[in-house]
Amino acid sequence: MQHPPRTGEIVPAVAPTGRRSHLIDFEHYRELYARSIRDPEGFWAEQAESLSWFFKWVNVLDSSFPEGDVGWFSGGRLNVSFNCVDRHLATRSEQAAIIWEADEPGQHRVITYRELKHEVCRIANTLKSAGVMKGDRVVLYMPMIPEVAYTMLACARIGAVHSVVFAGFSAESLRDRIVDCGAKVLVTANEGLRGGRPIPLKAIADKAIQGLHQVHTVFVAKRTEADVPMVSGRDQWLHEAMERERRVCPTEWMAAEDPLFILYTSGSTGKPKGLMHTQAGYLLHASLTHKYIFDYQPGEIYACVADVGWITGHSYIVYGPLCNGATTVMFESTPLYPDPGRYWEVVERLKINVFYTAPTAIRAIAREGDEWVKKYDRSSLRVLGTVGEPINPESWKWYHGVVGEGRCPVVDTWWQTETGGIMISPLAHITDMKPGSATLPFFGVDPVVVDEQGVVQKGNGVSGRLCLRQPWPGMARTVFSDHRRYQDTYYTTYAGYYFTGDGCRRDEDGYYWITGRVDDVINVSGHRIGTAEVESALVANPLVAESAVVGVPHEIKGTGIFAFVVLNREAEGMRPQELEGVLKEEVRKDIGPFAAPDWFLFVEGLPKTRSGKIMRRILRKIGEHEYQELGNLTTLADPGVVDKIIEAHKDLVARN
Ligand code: 7RM
Repeated sequence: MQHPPRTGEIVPAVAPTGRRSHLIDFEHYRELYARSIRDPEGFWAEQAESLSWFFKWVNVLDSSFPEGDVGWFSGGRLNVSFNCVDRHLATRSEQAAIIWEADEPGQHRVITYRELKHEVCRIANTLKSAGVMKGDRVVLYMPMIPEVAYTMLACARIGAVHSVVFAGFSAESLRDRIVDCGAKVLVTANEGLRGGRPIPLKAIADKAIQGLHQVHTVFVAKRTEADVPMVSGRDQWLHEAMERERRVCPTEWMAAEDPLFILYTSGSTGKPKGLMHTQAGYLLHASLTHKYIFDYQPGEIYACVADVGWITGHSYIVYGPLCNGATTVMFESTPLYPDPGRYWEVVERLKINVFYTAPTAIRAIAREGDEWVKKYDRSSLRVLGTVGEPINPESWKWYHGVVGEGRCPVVDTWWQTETGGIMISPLAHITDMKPGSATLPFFGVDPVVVDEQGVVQKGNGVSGRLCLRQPWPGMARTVFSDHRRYQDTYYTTYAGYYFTGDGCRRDEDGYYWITGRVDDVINVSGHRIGTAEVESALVANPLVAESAVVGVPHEIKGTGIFAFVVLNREAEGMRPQELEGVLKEEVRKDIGPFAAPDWFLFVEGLPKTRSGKIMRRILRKIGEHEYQELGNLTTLADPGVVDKIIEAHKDLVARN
């Protein structure tokens, strides 16, 4: 069926030369969607037949959603590792499960489903031998090597709860997470390798757990030839420990609502929250979205080039694709190594059909010129995807036109660590697209737009804040060890709804345009950072009296970090450049290199309300050079500070 008439720029779901979806058409999507909202339990019960269960569920949904208490498929039992590995062996044991693309171009390794099963089982047994039991937390601080996927699936197999910490985090951040989740076992690697540069993961891990007796065992995967000090009685080479183990390991019969993993994510206040995802609902959401949104067809090569340390890697490198019996590519390198053609060289060599990346990567390579793309054969490509931040229409069109030669739909997928899987996105070859819009909600997703007071904005052609009205299977169930914080963060801002923290517009056609965070979270190159975390790292330095951090548009990163800093006496006589160096280093050490501010401005005071709240809105405008549009300044305790900051900012701009 034809789409109804639409406004704005539209790119048809099916290119003139292109194919249709082998799954459903748009009319069918509409029907299924309507059903999923009208009768969520009926809809999800049918979909849940796609998983392999030891026992079926008793209740599809137990929900007090407005209070933030939700359970799916209770009474049911299954194992995620069985679903992602064992059940495929009868039909695809010799098919590639993972293709590992190493940092050095031209070196990839194929791991079949049979091999995957053996490796997962040996690691599962290794963990058991180290005393890991069902419910225990295991922290993974690992580079993008197959062992990270094996270890995640090994944890799932024995009912342990993994918490993957992105390998770009500092020792302090790693330590905080290990302490918070109470892990006794850590899995790391001697070194990581990215863009030709080694990353000393074991050394960072050693620092993180120094004096922390709770960690009794550290397994070290061997990525490079580097020798690292091993603490006797605590540290073991992973490959040596695995050699002692069987390649068979029974799967634990997990309850649908048992925890599967904890993943830490930044919010607008306080320390990062350990969001907890559970078994069945998460797996169902990850696998169903992977199938429908990417129109994944058996036998295809699928590549999500995110890092496994973020939710995108969990859901769309490991769990979603493997649950669907797909061939999933694991990419260790960067889009610019050894040159800006790397992605397309890999696409040509591995004959990738579905390719999923982030807007920041697209912007970084687009500026290097089309030649880097055109050099390589991209005829295998069928679907392109993006995630992590809003994609500007120019980048969307470049991705669609140059990379995909206008043949491949671009699925702009909006979702969050909290949502577990994709929530708003076109379905490839089914939904007409608009460059820059995430388009329409996935099955079971019921978006509402509210104004600042929480009044629901009905109809189309409205904007405000994005909330969700109905529970969905992949949603995070709690914040580990702090359910109150989970409820307060997501369910109290707008009573009755889950609040996403994002602003959005629903256009005349009912299409969603996500405009970015409306809270104090910033999205730097798709990495989610709380302004409060950066501020607390800065004030930890004795040179700093006070600081306020805001996000400001950045050409490549999407959003860059702008730090306004009030200095202490100790800083007198130091040059700004020197100060910047010291403070950047402080943030690198406290959080990780990716959180280092892009710009600093040293000021005498910050704009505050009479009750002492920093008015970040004003600082954001100044950072964007919008000195005339500062809005209402009448609540400022001292209006004079704003002029001084503007002067200092003009000075800074003039100097650069
Ligand atoms: C998957 C992921 C979540 C935040 C979210 C948004 C932003 C993600 C898009 C997007 C516009 C998109 N999880 N975001 N995808 N904004 N369009 N397609 O990124 O927890 O790390 O970040 O990312 O602000 O709230 S996350």
